[in-house]
Amino acid sequence: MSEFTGRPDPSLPNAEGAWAQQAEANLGDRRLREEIDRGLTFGLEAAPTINDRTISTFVRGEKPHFAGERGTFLKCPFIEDVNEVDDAEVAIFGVPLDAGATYRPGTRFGPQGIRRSTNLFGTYNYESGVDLREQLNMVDIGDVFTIPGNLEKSFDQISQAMAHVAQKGVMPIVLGGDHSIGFPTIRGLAPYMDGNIGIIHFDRHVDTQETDLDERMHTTPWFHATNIKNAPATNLVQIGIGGWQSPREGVKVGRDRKSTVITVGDVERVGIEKIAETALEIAWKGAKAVYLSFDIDVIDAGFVPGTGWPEPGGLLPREALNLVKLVSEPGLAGLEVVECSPPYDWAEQTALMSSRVILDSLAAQVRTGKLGNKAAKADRPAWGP
Ligand SMILES: [Mn+2]
Repeated sequence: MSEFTGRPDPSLPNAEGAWAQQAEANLGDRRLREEIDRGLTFGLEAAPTINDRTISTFVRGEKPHFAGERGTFLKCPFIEDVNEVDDAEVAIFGVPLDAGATYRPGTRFGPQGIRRSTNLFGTYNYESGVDLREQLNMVDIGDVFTIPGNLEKSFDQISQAMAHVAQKGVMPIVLGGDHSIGFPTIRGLAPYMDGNIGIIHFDRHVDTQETDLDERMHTTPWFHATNIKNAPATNLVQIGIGGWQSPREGVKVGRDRKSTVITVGDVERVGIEKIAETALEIAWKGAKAVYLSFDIDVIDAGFVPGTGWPEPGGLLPREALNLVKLVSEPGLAGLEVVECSPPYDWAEQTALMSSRVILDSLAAQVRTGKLGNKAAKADRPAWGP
């Protein structure tokens, strides 16, 4: 083997291969180490179960490749140092994860698909008379560093991220991700609630069984979330349930734990106002806060093709958005939109609908004065009062 000269040695049959093998050693890694240091400072150290301590809780560098795109939700300001998130009133973050999907994958691209779809929207909404740029101190703090192929480690990262935002008194808005994240988001949030937390859950599926395919999957979040002491199943309201994909073991759990199931037929028969009123009554009963978990597949599959378990016969977009508005009006502790799978999407329909759920919920809360009350103090690009 010849010495490394900076030039391929033509006497070797693998001249280029041999040269490149040596050349890599001369490249150095100063900028990578800086990037990792910055990631650990601005994105927090990872959950204790993560062995590789160069990994952060929030993505701040190159990896993982499916996460961390810097285009923000609605082009709102980005906060690089998540330690400074307490300067905001609302923090958006992505949870790129599809390891919990039991059929179609692709929700690891959900956060970037949803963010990109918001390029279509302005910050002003006509019917609600709200301009988020002027009225809401909202920031995007990037994506959680999930671990592909390991749900439990990903759950630990998600709970840690959620807890970080919640403990700063900031309202989290989560861009999923498959629905398995409903458990770790509640697990991160619940300890910071001053009492019980109710859950309003939009979905075609109950998602209440203990395991699926031997693991906690996207069919199981509410079994585990309602095991958390201050997130009782009696405060869980599930709207839009029905069809051919609600496993019987999950139905049994809901019956035993006395959660409330409302079908699409119920919505049609009773009307949106009465259903929203009922849902709020149950979710808020003896609770200090309510969390909204919105599975985009609750909307008829014809409008949202890009999702993990499409189920025909769901809510119409108009019904769903009106319900979201009504249940958001009294204020939310947080909101997640899950199961948007851009690889299965067509013309960004599903991503656009996912964005609308978030935007309409925020507008409703600004309009009722539940949001829009906290001005930025730090010297940074900011929205809001
Ligand atoms: Mn679902």
